[in-house]
Amino acid sequence: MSEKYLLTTALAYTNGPLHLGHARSTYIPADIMKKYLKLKGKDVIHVGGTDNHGVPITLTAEKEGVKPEDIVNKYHNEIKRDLDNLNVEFDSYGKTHSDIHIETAQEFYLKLKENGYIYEKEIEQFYCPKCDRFLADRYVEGTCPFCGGEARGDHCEVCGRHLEPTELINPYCINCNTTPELRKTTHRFFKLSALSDDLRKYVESSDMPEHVKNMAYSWINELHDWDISRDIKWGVPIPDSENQVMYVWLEAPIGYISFTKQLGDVWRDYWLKKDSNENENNNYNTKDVKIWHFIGKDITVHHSVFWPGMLIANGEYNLPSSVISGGYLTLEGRKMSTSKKWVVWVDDFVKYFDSDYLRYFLMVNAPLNRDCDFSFDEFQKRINTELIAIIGNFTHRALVFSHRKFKAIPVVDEENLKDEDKELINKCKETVEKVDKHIMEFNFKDAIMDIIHLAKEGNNYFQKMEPWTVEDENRLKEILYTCAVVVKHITYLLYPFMPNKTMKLLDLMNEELDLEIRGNDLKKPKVVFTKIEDDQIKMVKEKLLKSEDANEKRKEKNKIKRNEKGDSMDLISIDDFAKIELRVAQILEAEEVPKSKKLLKLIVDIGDEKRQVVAGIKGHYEPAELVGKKIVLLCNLKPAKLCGVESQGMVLAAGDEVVALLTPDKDVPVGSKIC
Ligand code: B3M
Ligand code: ZN
Repeated sequence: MSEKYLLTTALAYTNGPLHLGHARSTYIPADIMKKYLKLKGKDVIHVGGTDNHGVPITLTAEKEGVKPEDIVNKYHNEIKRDLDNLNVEFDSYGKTHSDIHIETAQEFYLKLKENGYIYEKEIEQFYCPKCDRFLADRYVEGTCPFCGGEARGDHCEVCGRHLEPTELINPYCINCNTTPELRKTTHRFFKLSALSDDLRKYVESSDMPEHVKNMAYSWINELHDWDISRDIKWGVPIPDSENQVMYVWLEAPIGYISFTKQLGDVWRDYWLKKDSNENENNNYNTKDVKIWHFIGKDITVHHSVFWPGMLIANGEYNLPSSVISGGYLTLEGRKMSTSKKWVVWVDDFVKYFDSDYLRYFLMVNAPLNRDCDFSFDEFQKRINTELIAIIGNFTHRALVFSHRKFKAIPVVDEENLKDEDKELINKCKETVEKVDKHIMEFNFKDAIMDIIHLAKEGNNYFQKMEPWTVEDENRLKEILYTCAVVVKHITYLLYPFMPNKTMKLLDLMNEELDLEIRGNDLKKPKVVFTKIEDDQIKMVKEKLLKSEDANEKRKEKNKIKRNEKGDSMDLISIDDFAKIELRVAQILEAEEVPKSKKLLKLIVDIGDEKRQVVAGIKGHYEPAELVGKKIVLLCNLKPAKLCGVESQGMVLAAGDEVVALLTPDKDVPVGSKIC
């Protein structure tokens, strides 16, 4: 049976359109692979769609006063429009908010249950008595226990730490400001921790790149069971529970299966295990179907560990052969941020440039698994000096010359060619092999560089042969035939990267997408690869990068104004500072707060009394090494409970990945005031 390939791309959340980062990490690489495999005559399909559940979508809907369905439909269409504009083709494209998906996900869940991988446990969750509902993480906000900043239930934007909603100080419901209460609820858990050994064997036998395997192993060493219930309405209902839906990460990847089902019965050939004993034999790597998940690197664990874990537990399906994770894209050297509007949307970009230029640049600028920067100047430079000056120049010259002399591509007998012609034709063949190897290893950058190199050889040959001086018609035909062979190879190999431009070239040549030369009449050559002018780049930069600049400028202006008026929001007066009581304290006892990943309970001496405080430094300090240490304590902070433990003050610490306690740098008495 011939090899089959199923390529999938991460299902984009329907809470915004696509930006260049999505295009680079996931969709363009998958489409290049799809087009290339198809060119080679392989059985390949590309399946994708959108991820319609999850809290960000309900939050957006509530903010805009519309139904979640409206948000989902709006962005589903916009995302598909962006993918079409990037020339990313799908064989099946679906939505997770669809009957076929909901049914597939529910069947999948019931099979997990039947196989003994689901159990129930009572837990406590925040509940808003006024809104009369349980609050998902993102529906609770409060003060970060680590830095004192405003934090969301799952994450503090100020210090960047991950949080559990119950760790927040003074939590409140974002809908009505009410303080939520803890209520008991029964959740379903997926026994992920029972799968460590199987997962290790699976990862080892997979074709995942080494760095992905290593990441997967480190996660497998720390697997916890997964709480897969959510007490909300928007999502895939859990079939054996009344009011709960599945955690979005449980059902979303099942979309890869549901959307393949949209193709009809053939879905079975890709997904269903031929031999149901495969797992028992530890043979996770099916040889005749390659399932490749293309994703952004931030969701590698979901695809290399959680999802395969679900598939192993379910037992019916083939497992992914590999996970191809694309690095992040920065914009003009800075992290992209949709909230700060430091982002270029695909829809804006394609108004100014052919999407082929984007596909080319994003693949040639850095290896796929590394981070990559998009800068408009660099974009212009690489397009003009590489693509236009080398590939564009050679293909154009060759076609113009052949058209002028013969109105067609001359066909000659290759046997009679001169050595130098044959040598170049051989280089074409070698390039096909090299490019094949690179593409099959997802090494798109080197594949493009080899095509450029071939075009350079073509240019050198053209220069050396000086066809404009050749009077012998037969020799001229040989030279132009040799050039045409190179042009066809370039066109063929470049097609997966630049489908628009290469199809235009083929149209001018009246040729097909293959490596043959038919000698057809040429159309009047036109410039296919057009240069990007300085004015154009300047104009586009002003249009597409202006929001951030304008924002920054406005902020700067406001700051100056506020300072002038003396009522700056950023500055505090000395009287304000005097309200803060900071003291040198000494740690007397330290222990872990049970069930908390980050908190330690400390008993500290502040000179005239002892205090109990809770600090988010677990993992950064061993409790034993803290005893006796002098630290800085904010003493007049309102007491608050963290994970059920009262904290009477806040320990000052700095840093994020490395966390350091602030300590006096000389020995001063305990209780000394800091001013
Ligand atoms: N929607 C997250 C993301 O778009 C998520 C992917 C789901 S893939 C099954 O990055
Ligand atoms: Zn509320």
